[in-house]
Amino acid sequence: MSAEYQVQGNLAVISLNNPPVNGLGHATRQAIVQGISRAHEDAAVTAIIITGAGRAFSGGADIKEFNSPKAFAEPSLHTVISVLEDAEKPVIAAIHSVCMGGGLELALGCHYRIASPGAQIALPEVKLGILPGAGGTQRLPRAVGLETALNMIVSGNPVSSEKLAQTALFNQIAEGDLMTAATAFANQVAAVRPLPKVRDIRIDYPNYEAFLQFSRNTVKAMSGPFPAPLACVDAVAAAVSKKFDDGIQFERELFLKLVQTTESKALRHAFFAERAASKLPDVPDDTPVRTIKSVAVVGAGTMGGGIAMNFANAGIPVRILEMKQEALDKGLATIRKNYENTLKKGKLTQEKFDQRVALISGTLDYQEIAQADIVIEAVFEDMSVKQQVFQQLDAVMKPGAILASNTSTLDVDKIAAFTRRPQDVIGTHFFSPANVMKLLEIVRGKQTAKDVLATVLALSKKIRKTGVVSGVCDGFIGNRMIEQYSRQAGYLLEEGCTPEQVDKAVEKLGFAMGPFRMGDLAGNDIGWYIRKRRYVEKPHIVYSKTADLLCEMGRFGQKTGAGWYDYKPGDRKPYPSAVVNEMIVKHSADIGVERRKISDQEITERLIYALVNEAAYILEEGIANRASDIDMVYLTGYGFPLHTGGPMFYADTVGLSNVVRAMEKYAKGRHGEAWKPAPLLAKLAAEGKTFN
Ligand code: 3H9
Repeated sequence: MSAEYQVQGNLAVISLNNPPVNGLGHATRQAIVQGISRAHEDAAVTAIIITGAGRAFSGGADIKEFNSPKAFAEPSLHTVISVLEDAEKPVIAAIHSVCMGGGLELALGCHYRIASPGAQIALPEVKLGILPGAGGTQRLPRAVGLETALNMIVSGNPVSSEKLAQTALFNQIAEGDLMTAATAFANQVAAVRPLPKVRDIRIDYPNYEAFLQFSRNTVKAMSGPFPAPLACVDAVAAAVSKKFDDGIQFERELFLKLVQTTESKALRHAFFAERAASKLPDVPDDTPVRTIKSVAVVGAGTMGGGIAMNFANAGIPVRILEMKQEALDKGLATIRKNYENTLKKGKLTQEKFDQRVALISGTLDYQEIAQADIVIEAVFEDMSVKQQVFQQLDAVMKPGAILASNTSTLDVDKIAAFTRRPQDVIGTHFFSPANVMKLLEIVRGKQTAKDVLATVLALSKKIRKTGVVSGVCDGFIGNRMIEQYSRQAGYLLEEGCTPEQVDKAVEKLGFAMGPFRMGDLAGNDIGWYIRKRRYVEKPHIVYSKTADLLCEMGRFGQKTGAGWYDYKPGDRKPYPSAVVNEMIVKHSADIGVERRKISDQEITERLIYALVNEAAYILEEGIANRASDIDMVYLTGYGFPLHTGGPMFYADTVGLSNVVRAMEKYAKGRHGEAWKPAPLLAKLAAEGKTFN
């Protein structure tokens, strides 16, 4: 059932019922139109109320339909809204909660609107790379005024109903039971004619052109590669400068263009990818979760401190365990300083500051963390250190506590085997800075219990992370892929590039940071440490020696004031380094490689396709559950440009056969063995299919 029709006394009630959020899919649109017809045919009905069943009035057009003909099949949302607006009996929207996108456009087509306080009102289409395409850009400015509407449409952010109480959007904010208020209101207006229409409201904004030009300039500067925000301004401008019907036509043209853009497809992909990531095929949604009321973190270093802050921010008390008082004091002081900086910037109130700081405490005694519901180990990345910690945790932690490791590469099954409760062990790989980065890679060991997984997935939402589940392998999803990317970056230096050229090439594509700037930020010594392990464990893997030579020079990155780039004290800006560039050129000569000019296209293809090929293995091996999970890892943890939708979506957009063709070309060059297409990639390319 997509909408229910009921007659209550002299009122018809159409209740949208298309879970989870009453998306306005084709069947729902049909049911609304049918409901309006029935109400008109029934002489006893004097007014019609439209409301939403469940958790939303409506979350808008059904985004899942966007790639199908159903999206525009009649009755289209436009038609539905016209039917409502032209109805001969008054139509009242009763809005109890989420009213977004097409849902708000539908409400704007009604003659009257009543909302509960706290209902979330938004036109969030811009976040999907489109604009409100069913009259929202023309009616909202008429209902709430030009400035408020423009802000809402360009930002896409929700505004609570009571903040809009004084505008023509709402006829009433109902404090008590919404349907009781809507019924009373409907009876009151049943005989009022003519019926008011938002389209008839005049927008009164003297000198609107200057305001819109200012808005255009500001929005242009902020919207990067996305065309939608500027199109939103243009559409809103049409609400003031054109007749209503012309404005609607203009909005429609812009909408149809935007919906076809790669940027919008990428944003829609990311929307569903984020939600899909929290679902595991064999862990049903109703899997019971363990209660998490307290957290312990082992290690007060940069990662441990950042991890602890996430829980304090979510109101959960955290105790940090350290071995030495000095290290503990230093860690706690750093956390305090981080919060103080946020307070100074005005991004945190004094009250929240006090609350958060009070939620974090320290200890040197394992017994004092024994009652925590989950403990997250964030100690040095070395198996023997992990062994000591997990044996201790196994000895002291209460039964049922979740034992998590923040390892970024090590074998979680081995770590689990140090305990007598491998079912309670899981990997929770946070990304640095742990209190900022959205990604949480959740590493599922062979024996990790389903309720442990469900609990950690739910916890990741609570601390506002995007949780993505990975199986156990060296580096999990993210770092296993980045290794291939880094190797290509190293080879590019040997063959003719400078760090700056490589970084600039990918940054031009929209990457937050190129590989060398990223290395300098994260610390080049980390990769050095891992490579030294690999030289012993996996001697067949060939790395460029440039990164080792850099570390031998003591250039670990920003923390040592020098890395691939030079840095000035107190300044994070990278300056190309003559010493490093000399070292690179000399190294090429030492290994007998003749340096050549390398194009930006070659740089970006080699870096991205190296990621994609490794990802195809990861997918095939079942380390990742779906291609879109890999995209989420890269979008939220590695600064991959959002407008491309992530590496897998990007490869799909380029065309997998084109990706394979480029790989075949690079296979003829140095280290050609790295370019053997993964069987899954080769198969999909041959069949003309995509990852997603
Ligand atoms: C539009 O309206 C275009 C028109 O202007 C013009 C047309 C011509 N469609 O986020 P949650 C699903 S464009 C289909 O976890 P929450 C979502 O996938 C639309 N499905 O819940 C998930 O499914 P699952 C403009 C949708 O409570 C489930 O609902 N509207 C839609 O944290 C729960 O989602 C938007 O952009 C949809 N429109 O937040 C609103 N919305 O359980 C986008 C949600 O299978 N949606 N789903 O994974 C949101 O912002 C949030 O989902 C919302 C609920 C605030 C509604």
